[in-house]
Amino acid sequence: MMTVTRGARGQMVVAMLLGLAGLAMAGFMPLLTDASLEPREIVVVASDMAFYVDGNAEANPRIRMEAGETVRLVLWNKQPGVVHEFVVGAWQVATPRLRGRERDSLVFQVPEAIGHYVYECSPHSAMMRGSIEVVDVQ
Ligand SMILES: [Cu+2]
Repeated sequence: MMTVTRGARGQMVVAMLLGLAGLAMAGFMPLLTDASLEPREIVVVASDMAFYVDGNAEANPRIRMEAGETVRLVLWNKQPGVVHEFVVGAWQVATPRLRGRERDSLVFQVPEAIGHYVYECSPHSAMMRGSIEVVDVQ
């Protein structure tokens, strides 16, 4: 009898733990949803008259963005004395012009229209110019 009772209690404890786990997961779901709405940060360094993205060595690389995603673009000017900016004319997106060794950022939502868009630094568009590829998240 005692063994059976203990067994029943054990099952109740397991059921309670599963219930708590379920509540915990339900509680975490909004957190996960909020996290997915956090802007994705893209760090663009302006150096040696070119853009470098997220620490990669390729100059003026194609930058991939997802349609509708929110991006925080950080422009970091590592070329003091030369004015740089990051502009996507088609979207009317532009950082402030940075003169010194400084950085600034802007948050924007990528338009839904997939395709390729030019990014550039207006004063140096001959050398500082690349393409943003907007892809469908599906
Ligand atoms: Cu520039």
